[in-house]
Amino acid sequence: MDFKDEMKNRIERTEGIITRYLPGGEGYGGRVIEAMNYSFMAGGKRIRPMLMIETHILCGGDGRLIAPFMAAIEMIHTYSLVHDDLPAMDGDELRRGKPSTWKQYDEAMAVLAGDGLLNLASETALLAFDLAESAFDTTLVAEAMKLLFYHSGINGMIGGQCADVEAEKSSDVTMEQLIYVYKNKTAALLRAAMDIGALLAGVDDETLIAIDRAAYNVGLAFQIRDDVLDVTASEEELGKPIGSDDRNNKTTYVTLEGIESAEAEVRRLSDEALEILRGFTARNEFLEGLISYMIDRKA
Ligand code: GRG
Repeated sequence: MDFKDEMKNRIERTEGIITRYLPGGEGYGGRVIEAMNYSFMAGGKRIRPMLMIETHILCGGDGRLIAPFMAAIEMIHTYSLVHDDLPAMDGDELRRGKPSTWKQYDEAMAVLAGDGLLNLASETALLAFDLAESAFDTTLVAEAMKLLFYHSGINGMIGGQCADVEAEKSSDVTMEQLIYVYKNKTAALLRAAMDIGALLAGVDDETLIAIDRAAYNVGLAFQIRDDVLDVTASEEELGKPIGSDDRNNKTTYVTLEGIESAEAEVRRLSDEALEILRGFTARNEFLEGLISYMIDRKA
């Protein structure tokens, strides 16, 4: 089976796990539940839950605690996109080739759907405590909760988004500022995904540090690749308008260093990440393929 078919299978399998945690419900609060489901089911690549489970497998985990965290991280990722598309942020009308949540519903409902997904992420991750079979398991779940909410909060994704919004007002963004944005806005959640996968497998500190280093590189490379795609991809491929960085006068790795240098940095970071992962006694070829796909992706 080639990688594309394998990826399709894995996405289906991942969706089978994470959609179990989606909310149902009608009545006066039903519309926000509909908007949450709409955004969650709009066709994402499910990269974060897949990175989590595949890292877990690489580290010898048996999967007993991981399902709620796979769903929770995708909920956090989805809420960040719903809010990022709002007129108060990027004002994007398309996401994954479909109307973004605020276009499909309205702004108030998109704010609430994002809030609802973030809240549901914590409720869902907490369900992992019910799966714990020992005091050790309970500690692992508590540590995984810390990682998830640290990396998605003010010292991670939200902090990075804040720096990004501030940087948009400035015409002299430095490379240091830009790396801060990428490290937090994008890489932090990918680090949470891979670190939680490793942690729940019960790895030692040294292994966790190695996984985190690889995840950081993957995160940075993924974002720089996103900058390149904004210039080189077509709207059809990307499922959203291209050239938005240029239109918004946004400083990106490409505007600071040029396309060739951006592509070389993507390659350097991803090679280093793959080298770390290949240094493990076990191998997970699908994880390596997934990382290469993320870095070489056309959308
Ligand atoms: C609103 C708190 C808050 C944060 C927003 C994630 C984010 C921060 C903004 C989204 C814009 C953006 C370009 C982020 C960089 C990371 C990235 C390329 C996200 C898209 O992730 P994919 O490709 O998305 O995994 P799919 O659609 O496959 O789920």
